[in-house]
Amino acid sequence: MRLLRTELIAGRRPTRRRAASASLAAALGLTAALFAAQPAQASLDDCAKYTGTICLFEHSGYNGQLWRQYPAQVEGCRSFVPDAFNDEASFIENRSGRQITVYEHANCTGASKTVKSLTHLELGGTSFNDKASAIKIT
Ligand SMILES: [Ca+2]
Repeated sequence: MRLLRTELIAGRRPTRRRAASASLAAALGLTAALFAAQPAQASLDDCAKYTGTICLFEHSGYNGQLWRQYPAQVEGCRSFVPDAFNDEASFIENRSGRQITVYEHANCTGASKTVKSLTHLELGGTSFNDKASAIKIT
């Protein structure tokens, strides 16, 4: 199994804040976040083509930027801050064989939402929309 680099597939409207965060993270060697030269809309296919991944989408229903990793790449409490994906997730697609939990705070504390293996969770319109700051295999 080829491990994925930390990868963000750019959505329609990358923000200046996000681009700056990505540049800083890249400069520090913390992440390999990718931004397409011409931002494309992520879709379910961008998640499904890598079997067994965990996918978080910026917008409801498989839209916007995509954060995607294999469960083996999520060691302990994995913060979204270095990946420029803090407080962004609105939809979670868990195609892995592991249960995951996302947390309100970067150190895996605060409010949380659990997503069982092979299920998805819509966060848009809920109190947890744009709140996830970290993820852990649970
Ligand atoms: Ca969002």
